Amino acid sequence: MLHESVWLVSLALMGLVLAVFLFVYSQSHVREDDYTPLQKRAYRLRARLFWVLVVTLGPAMVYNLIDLPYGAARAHAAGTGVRVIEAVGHQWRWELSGNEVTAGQPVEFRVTSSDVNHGFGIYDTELRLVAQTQAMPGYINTLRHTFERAGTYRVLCMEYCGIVHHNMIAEITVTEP
Ligand SMILES: [Cu+2]
Repeated sequence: MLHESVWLVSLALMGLVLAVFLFVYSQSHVREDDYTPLQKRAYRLRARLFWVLVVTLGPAMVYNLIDLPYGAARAHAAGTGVRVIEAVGHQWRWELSGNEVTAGQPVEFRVTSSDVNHGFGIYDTELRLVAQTQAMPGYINTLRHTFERAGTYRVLCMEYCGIVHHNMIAEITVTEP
């Protein structure tokens, strides 16, 4: 019974589509109208729209890209006074080659792991994430960050790595310059 009604509905819809096709076909015939003025108007409109997009989206794109960290990272790599800190994740602790930095000084963390994958996440004094990367065995991930404000930051593991995962907390003290 259900099959039959589905079949009938399908048939009706197919008929409708066919009717639309036939209607369009019956209405279509070669017309000799001159579309040049219409085409010109459409092209003018299109050109204007193009410039509207350039003027609005161009600055929007620049505004959006300005905070991308790549340029900063390049300047960072070229610059001097970069503090390098080696960070190794272990089950279940962080090993940092240093944990005191100065505010405003660029820091480069070289992050790896001695066992399994960990997540190296740096949190500020209000526990907001400020920078993060993966800590992976066999790889060194470079994480560049400049601490803007003094305070005690915390490194927490961001990837569940076993039973004492929650205990992977290290502190970084950022002092006034
Ligand atoms: Cu972990």
